[in-house]
Amino acid sequence: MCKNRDNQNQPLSDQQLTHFVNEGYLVARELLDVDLDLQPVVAEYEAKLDTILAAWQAEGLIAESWDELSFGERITRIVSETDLDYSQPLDISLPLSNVTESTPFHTGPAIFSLLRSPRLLAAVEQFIGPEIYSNPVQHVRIKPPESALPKGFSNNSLINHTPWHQDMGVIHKEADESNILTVWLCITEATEENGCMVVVPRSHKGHLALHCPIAGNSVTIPESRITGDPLPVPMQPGDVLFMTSTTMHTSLRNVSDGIRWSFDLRYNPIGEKTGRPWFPGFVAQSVENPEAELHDADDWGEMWEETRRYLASNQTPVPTRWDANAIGCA
Ligand SMILES: O=C(O)CCC(=O)C(=O)O
Ligand SMILES: [Fe+2]
Repeated sequence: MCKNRDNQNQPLSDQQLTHFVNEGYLVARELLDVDLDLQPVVAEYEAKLDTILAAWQAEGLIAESWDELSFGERITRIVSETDLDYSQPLDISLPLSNVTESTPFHTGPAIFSLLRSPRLLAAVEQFIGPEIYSNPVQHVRIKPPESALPKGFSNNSLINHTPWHQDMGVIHKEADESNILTVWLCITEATEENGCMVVVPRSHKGHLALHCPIAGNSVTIPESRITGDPLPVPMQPGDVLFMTSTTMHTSLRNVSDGIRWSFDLRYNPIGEKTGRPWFPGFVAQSVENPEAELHDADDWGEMWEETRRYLASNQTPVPTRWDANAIGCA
């Protein structure tokens, strides 16, 4: 499956790798170090939310900034008491359309360190080899309880549940031959109650399924084309879910009273197409050419800023892969 160098640092067993090949997914328990990999990200996001709420308050958009509440409670207040969008300012990517010079996003040192976590990259290497590119198709999803969302809240999978899809179906065709590995990890525990992931084991072996456009600039695989038995994947902070780009997956609804907070990241071998050519990825690890690695979070942030400047004055090439009128789409 991958070009293994003589590397002693291989956190995943052969049995786990075989499971991934056969089933299309793998949950690696306790792969990350909660204190080293996740806690700094939590602190960074708490500080970022402070800044966002203080700015909204200063602009008169909110009367109070709920300083005494926890991160999750503040997120929940935002959706239940305002129509302000917290998801884009906290996301680690730009949106697919309507980018302006002031579209907010987040690129801090803690999340950059997580993208380059040696614990994570050691495992990623076992799937795709030692030449590792951080694919820019990446998101944070901080999902409040659905009961707090306004009625008729449009589908936005950064905020509410994610419809059935294969990741290959939501990126540009140019990357169909790329070996893109999806890496999903949670900051809060992910349970069946708060909206954990659901995968269809062995669904990766078929072709790319039909996806149909739905409200909110989104697409979904029609229920009738889900080939297999869906399996919920509850996870704890530190666990990592790996998926292929053709593994069918969705997320459950958050019917708990707390937030469900996750990151989904992707990696591919250096040189392969990413599926969003207008977004900036970077070399996370290269054994052949270590000087190519990016080590500075500021450089990473500047790459996204440059992309934003470009997209603000050039039309975003939104992929039009799926047709609502296709046979099989209602
Ligand atoms: O976290 C979610 O709800 C969806 C994540 C996802 O689709 C992915 O990781 O590819
Ligand atoms: Fe996905």
